[in-house]
Order: sequence, then structure tokens, then C-alpha cells
Amino acid sequence: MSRAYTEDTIAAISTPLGEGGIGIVRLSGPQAIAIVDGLFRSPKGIRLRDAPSHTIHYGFIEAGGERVDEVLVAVMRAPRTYTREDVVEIDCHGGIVPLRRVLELVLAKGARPAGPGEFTKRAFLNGRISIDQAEAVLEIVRAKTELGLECAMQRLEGRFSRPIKELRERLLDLLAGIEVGLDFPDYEEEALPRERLLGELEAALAQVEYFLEHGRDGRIIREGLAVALIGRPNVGKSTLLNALLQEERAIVTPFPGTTRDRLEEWVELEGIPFKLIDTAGVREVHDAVERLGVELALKAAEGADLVLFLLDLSEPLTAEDRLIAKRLQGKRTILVLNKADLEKSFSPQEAVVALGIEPEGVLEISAKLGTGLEELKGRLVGLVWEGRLERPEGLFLLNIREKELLQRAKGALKATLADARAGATPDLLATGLEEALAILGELTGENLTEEVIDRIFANFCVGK
Ligand SMILES: Nc1nc2c(ncn2[C@@H]2O[C@H](COP(=O)(O)OP(=O)(O)OP(=O)(O)O)[C@@H](O)[C@H]2O)c(=O)[nH]1
Ligand SMILES: [Mg+2]
Repeated sequence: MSRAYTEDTIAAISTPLGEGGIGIVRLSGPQAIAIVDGLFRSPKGIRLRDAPSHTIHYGFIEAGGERVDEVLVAVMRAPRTYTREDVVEIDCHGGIVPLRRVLELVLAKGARPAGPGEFTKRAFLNGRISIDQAEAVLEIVRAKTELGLECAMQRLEGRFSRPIKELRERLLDLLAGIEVGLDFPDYEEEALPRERLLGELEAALAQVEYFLEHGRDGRIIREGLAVALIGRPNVGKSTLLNALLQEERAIVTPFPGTTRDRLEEWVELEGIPFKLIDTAGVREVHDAVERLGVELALKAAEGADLVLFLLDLSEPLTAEDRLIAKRLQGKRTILVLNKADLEKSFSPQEAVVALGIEPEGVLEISAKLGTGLEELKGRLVGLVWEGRLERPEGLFLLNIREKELLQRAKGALKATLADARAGATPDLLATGLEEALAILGELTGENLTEEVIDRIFANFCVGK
């Protein structure tokens, strides 16, 4: 599979553009060293083609006798490189214009512009990393939070692919055992005792289920938990948003109907990203624009993972509060009683009874003074972990593709186990196991089709 990819040499600017334009032009492929050698002049007369692997050289990129940029060039020879091919990195210092010019020059000398993620794709195709490690590279590039980054790093280290590979090995052994039984029916009992077959299948199923279970929070860690702030006008939604963000992000006024549009902001609590959504106050309205805002607010509530339903403690409950309570039926909700710094008009119990809701929790806060906020934050974090006091290191970030494959692997293993229990023929068991193996092979990248590979790498940016 790797041969086609080692024929040409690719090049790209590997650092984000902008900010002074200092950056790296990276090349990978059999011509990488020769191409750069043709453009590089060292004051000491060093030729890159003679340079030992993993050395850095100071000099200039020149074209037509003219200096284009002052550079440091790193020479890394296959196979101990990112792509397992010859890799050259030109560290440019002159800014964006010379950086572009250097790239043009290496392209003119025969390199081809790299596609998105093509360096990482080569690392994968040349067997240096597994597909989930490649995806981890992508995740690291995009990681929004510390925890997301940590999980991505763990994947890069093979935390997920290694146990799947081991599982595959064990199933391959099992299949071999079954096939011995197929080829030599007389030895079947010796080759693979029934208890071992059942035990192995059960263990494999349990492991796949473990991955599904512990990968469940992957989306939350990567994308954040969406929390909508809902309430009638003037209860203090925007004030609470600002207090949680610790900045004046949303406009707050004493007048009802201040927020017209939904506003999204990210806040990180104990490493978990929360997407806070401030919304327009919900009330009976006649103005078309405002009605739109109200509908948007209720839509935000529907789409959110959790709703903070705000009430104003300083005023009696209103028809609007009841209307909102009705619309929030069945939604995971924390009831937030705001303005606790003022004289209270009702108790938490009274509110719950009057509104007829079953919230995950009821908290009294003062968004204005900041009291009760720590408890609210603790509640948010606690809900994410849902009492399964699993440490973050125990989690796997699963993307949709992996989840789907795990589900399918689970189905195949379950069916095979049921067959085995029912005393199915070795033939049938072998077919079931082969199916599970093929699915697991897709997970580790051993069985990926060209199309899937291209789709995965298309998500990368050029230069990675
Ligand atoms: N005393 C007191 N006043 C508060 C508190 N929180 C908010 N307020 C005040 O209540 C008023 C409305 O606050 P906002 O945050 O704009 O309320 P909102 O729910 O976003 O209102 P809309 O955007 O109109 O729906 C402002 O005058 C705030 O200063 C609080 O905890 N205590
Ligand atoms: Mg507001």
C-alpha cells in the first residue's frame, strides 16, 4: 500500500499563517533532501545531501543568485521521521512573503503541494501510526480544552488502538482454533474446548462494551455540554452568563426584554467545556421580532443537554414562569432561584410544587453578587460525570465512525456468542468471528478502504 506514496515528494507550509509570518516549509518524500539542497547555501559550504540525519543547518535559500530568506534547515532521513520518508523542514525567518516564495521554489524544483493531512496520511500508510492515532493528531490540532487535549494525546500514544489490536489478536487465535476443528473434525474438542470458546467470546464482548460505555462522554469532552439559560425577562439570565464567564459579555439592563438573540459562550469548568447559551426572556409577546426570540429560546432549550431554569426570588411566580415550566417538561433542568440577595417571595419547595417540575437540583444564587455560583458550577460538573466517578484518564474519545464500528462489532460478537451457546457448527461460528474481526480491523485501520482513508484525512489542514 505504501509504495505509491513514496514516489513523489510533497511540500507545504506547516505552520499557521499570520502573526509575523515566521514559519516552516516541510517536505516529505524521496526527493526532499535533493530539492532543498539545490536551493540552500551554507556559509560553511555544507551540502545537505551529505548531512547526517537529524541535523540542523544555518544558511540561506537562494534563487537566481539572490537571497530569498535566512533559514535553519532540519534534515531527517527515513525511516526515523514523522512520515517514515526523508523529511526536510525549512525554518523561515523573513515573514510571510519569503515563506511563500520558499514554498514556490521547492514546488518549482519538483515537489508537489501536499493535500490536507497528507504528511499524517503518509505516516499512516507507511505504518508508523494507526488510524486512530492519525485522528488523534487531528484532535490535538483542534483540541478546545485541556482535557480534550489530554485524551487526544492518550490516543496518540495508542491507548485505544492497542487494546483493540490485542482483542483482534485473541479473536484471530480463536478463529484459528475453530478452523483447526473445521479441518480436522476429529480433533475439534482438543483444539478448542467449548468453555474456552464461550469465555473468550464473553470477554471480547465485555471489552467492546467497555469501550462503548467509556467512550460515551467523548462528544461532551470534545464539543462541550450545551447549557441553555432560560427564564422570563429580567430574571437575570445575562447577569448569570456574565458571572459564569467572569466577563461582561452579555448586555444587562434593568429593563425586561434586553436580550433579543441567542448568545453562545464557552466556559471551562474542571477541564470540561460548557457551551452556555443566553436566550431572550420567554413571555407572551405580540412583537414579531421578539416572538422570534422567544421561539429561539425555547428551541435552544430543546437542543441543549441541560437547562438552567431561572426564577426571580424577589417576585412572586408568574404565569410566564408556569408557561416555561410546561415547555420544559421532560428536559434535564436545574432550577436556579436568582436574586437571593433580595427579600424572598417564595421557598424552593413552593416553586417546585407550583411549577410541577422535577429538576435535577434547586439552587439559590445571586448572579449579581456571585453567591451560590461555586455550588452551581459543582453541580454542572457533577452532572457530567453523573456520579460515575470515573477519572478523565479512563475515558476514550470516540468519534462517530468509531462508535458505529464498535456498535457493529458488539452486534457481531453478540450473535456469535448466541450461536456458540446454541451449539452452532464451527462453520457458522467462523463466519461470525470473521465479521467481528473485519469490523475491528477497520477500527485499527488494518481493513480500511481507500475511500474511508481519504475521508478521514480530508478533515486535516494542509501542512499536517
Ligand atoms: N438584586 C439582584 N439583581 C439582579 C441579580 N441578577 C440580575 N439582577 C438585575 O436584574 C436585571 C435584569 O438582569 P438581566 O441579566 O439583564 O436579565 P435577563 O434575564 O437577561 O433579562 P432579558 O434579557 O430581558 O430576558 C438587571 O438590572 C440586573 O442587574 C441578582 O442576583 N440580584
Ligand atoms: Mg438578557
